[in-house]
Parts: sequence; structure tokens; C-alpha cells
Amino acid sequence: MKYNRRKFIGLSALGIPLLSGADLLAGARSIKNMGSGGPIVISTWDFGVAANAEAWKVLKEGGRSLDAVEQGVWVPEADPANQTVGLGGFPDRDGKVTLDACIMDEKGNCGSVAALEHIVHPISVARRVMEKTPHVMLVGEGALQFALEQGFKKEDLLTPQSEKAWKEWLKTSQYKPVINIENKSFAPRKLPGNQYNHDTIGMLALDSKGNLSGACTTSGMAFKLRGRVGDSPIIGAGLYVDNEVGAATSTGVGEEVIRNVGSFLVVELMRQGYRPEEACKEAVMRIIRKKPETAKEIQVGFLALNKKGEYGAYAIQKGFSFAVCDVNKQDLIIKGRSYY
Ligand code: SD4
Repeated sequence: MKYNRRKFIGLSALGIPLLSGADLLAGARSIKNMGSGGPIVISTWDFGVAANAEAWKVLKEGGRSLDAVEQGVWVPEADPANQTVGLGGFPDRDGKVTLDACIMDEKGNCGSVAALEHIVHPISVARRVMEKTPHVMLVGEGALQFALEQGFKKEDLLTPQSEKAWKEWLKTSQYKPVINIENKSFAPRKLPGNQYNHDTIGMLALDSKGNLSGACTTSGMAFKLRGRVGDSPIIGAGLYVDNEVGAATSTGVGEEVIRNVGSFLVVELMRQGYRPEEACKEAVMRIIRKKPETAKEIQVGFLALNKKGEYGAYAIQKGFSFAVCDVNKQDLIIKGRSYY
């Protein structure tokens, strides 16, 4: 559905805030891609480039977007240098690495694991939940037991580097769940040892058959309360795919994304005619409008891809980037626009 005058009036009458003329102009300027129609893969943060390259191997051969996103996010999951996804992720405050992940395909099938320990590729366990069980989500001990039954190997995910950072953190044990703010000096921009405390990967792909899939995987907030689960494994919050419309994923403070069912909201806004960046912006604005004071101090970013292959992102704070890979460009990094 396209924007038109009647649609604008309809949205307004429903109480849905409309973008101003200036917003639309700025949005139009920032939306450079006109939608390749696929194949295309996009993912959060600069390190999405390497993940996209892996996903692209599947897409360029005409493969399924579901395989592309699973294999794409394997890259940061297996990278010990990436300290908020998979192996080498920062532990919780008790020193345990607990992983959250979910995956969703073009048919609306989805699978998820939360607080999963000892498995390098939680995304693949999430896919097994989707494909081998009648359920959507498994957590904690039960998720681990299922993974082991499925043949996944039990491994120690706490690297010396992440253990060192945790021990440093223990000295003050300051529990301040602020993540991903790159541009503010008051925020813990870097953790002990100079590591960034973001890096959740959300990946969205459109394959040559025009089918969309998405994956999201993380070790969550560094030094979180034991048992804390963020948005990343929650279908509708950290990830949502609707093959009629588009797909969305998020990064940042998961609590605010869950409260606003962020990724579902972005997809539903696209259904109403919003372009990807406009939809992401409106989802960000919901968070800001509800909690303006909190929003000043946190980061949340959304990333979206529609059925035409158009993409966009929007974040509360500056510094959110995403990576794009299609037939024209394999290693593109785009600085997402932001409210502040
Ligand atoms: C969480 N959204 O656990 C994740 C963390 C994150 O970039 O995205 N960091 O809340």
C-alpha cells in the first residue's frame, strides 16, 4: 500500500501521528535505495559486513533467505573477539555466558532460545526448535538439554578476555543497564578492557524468490542479572517477519523494545504504507514519547527491510550503523539516522 492523501487522512483519524513535510523530505533524501527486489541482506552494526558476506554466499546461488540468515549470523556467534554475541560474549553478573536468539521464516514459522548456555550457535538451536518441535521458545536448562539431544556440542563460552572484563566489572559491580551509546561520555561507552558493550546481530534477508527471513542473536546486556532475557529472542520484539510486507529487527536496551513490541510495530507500520526508515523512526518515537527522560540515556535502534528490497533504520542515539549487501555492493556500511 502506498502513501496517498486518503491514506494520510485515514492514519491521522486513527490517531497515528503523521510525519511532517520536513520529515518526509529528510526521509526521502536518506532513502537512497529504491528496492532491488532482492536478493539482499542487511544486518546491524559494522560487523554485519562479515556476516552479510556469509549470507550472500547462500543468496547469490538462489538459496533460501532462512539459510542465509542462519549462516550469516554464525560468523559473529563463532567470533571470540565479538563480546556480545555467542562464543566470547560477556557473561551475566554471576560469570555465566547466557545466549538469546530467534529466527523466523517466510511462512511465519519461528523458533527461539533464551538464557541458553554452552552452545556456540544458539541461532541453530532456535531453528531446531522451530523445525523439530511444536513449540516456539525453549529457555535455560531445557533449551540446553534440547540442544544436546539434537547433537550440539557443549562448550565453555567464557573466553579469558571476557572473564577478565567481568572480573574488572566485579570490582565496582555497577549495575547500570545502559548500552550502545557511542556518543555520550556519561554512558559506559566502553567496558573494562576497552570493549564496546553492544553487538547484537539482527539480520534480515530477501531471497531471489522474494521470500523474507530474519535472525537475531546476542549474549544480551553485559553483566546482566542472572535470568534476565532481552528482546532479541522475543518474536515481535527483537525480530519479526511478515512475508506479505517486510521484516524488522532491533538492537539496544531490550526492555524498551519489549515494552513496545518494537519489531512487530515496525512491520505493521510498513503494512500501513510507511517506508522502512519512517517505520523505524515511528517505533523509536513511541519509546521516546512514553519515556522522554529515560530515552535520553539509552540506545535503541531498529532496522527494516520491505518486500521490495527497500531498507532503512532509525535509532534514538547517534552511532547506530548497519551493513547492506546486494548484487551491487557487498560491503556497504550505512550510518543510521537518529533522534538525538
Ligand atoms: C538485549 N537488545 O539483550 C539486546 C542487547 C543489544 O546491542 O542489542 N545490544 O537487550
